[in-house]
Amino acid sequence: MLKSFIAGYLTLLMISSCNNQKETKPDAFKDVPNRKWWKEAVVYQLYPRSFKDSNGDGVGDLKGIISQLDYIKNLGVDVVWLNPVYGSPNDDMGYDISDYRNIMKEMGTMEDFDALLKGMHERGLKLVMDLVVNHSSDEHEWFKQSRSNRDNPYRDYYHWWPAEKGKPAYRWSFFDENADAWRYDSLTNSYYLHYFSRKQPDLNWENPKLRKEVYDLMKFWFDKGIDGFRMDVIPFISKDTSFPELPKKYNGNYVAYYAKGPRLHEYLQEMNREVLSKYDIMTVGEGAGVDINDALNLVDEDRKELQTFYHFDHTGWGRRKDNPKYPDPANRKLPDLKAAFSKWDSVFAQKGWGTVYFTTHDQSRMVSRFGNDNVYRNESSKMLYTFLLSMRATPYLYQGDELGMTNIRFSGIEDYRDLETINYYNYLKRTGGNLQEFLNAQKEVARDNSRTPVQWNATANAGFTTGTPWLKVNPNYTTINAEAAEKDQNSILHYVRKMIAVRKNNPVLVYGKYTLLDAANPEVYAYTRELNGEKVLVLLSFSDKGGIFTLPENMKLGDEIIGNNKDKLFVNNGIVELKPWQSVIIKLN
Ligand code: ISL
Ligand code: CA
Repeated sequence: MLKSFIAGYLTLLMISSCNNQKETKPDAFKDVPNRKWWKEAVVYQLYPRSFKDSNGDGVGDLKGIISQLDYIKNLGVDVVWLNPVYGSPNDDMGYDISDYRNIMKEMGTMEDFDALLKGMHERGLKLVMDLVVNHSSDEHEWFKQSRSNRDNPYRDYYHWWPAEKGKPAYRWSFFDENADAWRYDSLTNSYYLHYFSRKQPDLNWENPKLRKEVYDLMKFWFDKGIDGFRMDVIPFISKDTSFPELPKKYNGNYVAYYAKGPRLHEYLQEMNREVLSKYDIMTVGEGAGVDINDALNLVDEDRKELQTFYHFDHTGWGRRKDNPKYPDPANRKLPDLKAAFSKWDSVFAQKGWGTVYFTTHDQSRMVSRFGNDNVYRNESSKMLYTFLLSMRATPYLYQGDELGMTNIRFSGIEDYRDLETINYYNYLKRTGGNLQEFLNAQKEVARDNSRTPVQWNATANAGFTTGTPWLKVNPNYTTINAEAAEKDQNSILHYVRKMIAVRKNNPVLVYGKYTLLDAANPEVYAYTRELNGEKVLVLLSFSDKGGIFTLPENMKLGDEIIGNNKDKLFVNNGIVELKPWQSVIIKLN
């Protein structure tokens, strides 16, 4: 036993720790054909309400972002995706837009916006805005007109169902307290459609006038110089306007049904022709309800629709299959997670392009959900970034994850601000559901977990605001904050910068072919990336126990490109023993 241990130790591969990767080599990508800036970009998602407050009203704003542009630039990211900052009564925190060509009062003014865009462009950062055109706010002028009279010229900007035809066939609503997407409006004795909250009526894309309005507002922002749009629930824009009962083939799956409208591709091709093709911009569609069979059609270059979109497959991981509002620890098997990401890699293996992310403003915190936010917060965060930044897809990094921010886990309903949580709570209350079980589940699942203010330093309210924050700051800000991370060379923040630089210096990590290894391994996620004869191995432990990986025959390890562990990688007779949450990228000879 001791003998073999010593022998193993002697064959231990000594791998030098990573070189300074900070400077991007200008010619690293010169042999790569078919390059696109949006394939090579690293995107930082910025939720402005919670980023930085400049005037003490407790709400993050544009001036706050401007004050932190160097922080963003220093991460090494290329693009910022900014969640909605348009005029809005904030029923759904900006996803209910009442004025598409203005800035929300709480966020600042159009002058602030222009200054933000200028400040970003001066630093070589691109700005992607959120386009929310499946629905508007019910406080938008179009809807005010539309609901006022059946003969109003804006009537057909929305979907109406006259009550004399009887009740329309049931449609499920994401956010309505009654879970019903048709809402009766006595003003004209009609029902209107809202897939989301009742304050988010769905726009009627059948109407060419509405489509033109959308294209015009897109041009308005492109002409200002923005660099792209992230398109909110874009697969939902086309509806079967006869509104039949949900067809049996969907087996109750409304989200999949909503994403399969008959004219979706026609609309996107028109949008591309009228607007997108005229600018050098990027587009990313939120792919809710899109399955692997439909996906390529949205982003196949030859079809001229969108460029990329993001899937939701891994967001069901660790959640109950029948109701993803509830966690299910039994559904946290690493092979399933690998299968989801590998499947989506294969969809775009020949054409099209994907994205990869863990947290968004709709998902809970990365390290709390996919890592260990307690003893291994540092290691597991770094491991998860190693994954995001070594996949063949455009990575989206969510604000605060680079600091290792964690779920806040509110205990009472009074702390929540998100309508999804509040309305479902009210729904359960009304229907006699189990409120405590729901509150426990929300500690892991609630969207507000990722929306708490960014933790800048250890002063009051984490330096986010001098006033009262609109959503409570996570009390762990006294230790988890940007200032502390900056001072600690071993911090997640420093690692993220290094890992972004690694991606930028290694085209194989962007464009290389992805091959999953050892699919059934319950603790280690292993894959290779391969481009023009260059090959690297990525090993990721997704476990408190570390993990064992057996090197395939003939695989020869070369230099380590980056690792999250100070110690050398332990390799003994072709067996790699990973420490808890260890990650490493190694060249293959
Ligand atoms: O489809 C889902 C899960 O499969 C939903 O979580 C869906 O992604 C989400 O509800 C849609 O998200 C987007 O549109 C909403 C808004 O509340 C979200 O913040 C936004 O990202 C309505 O505009
Ligand atoms: Ca403010």
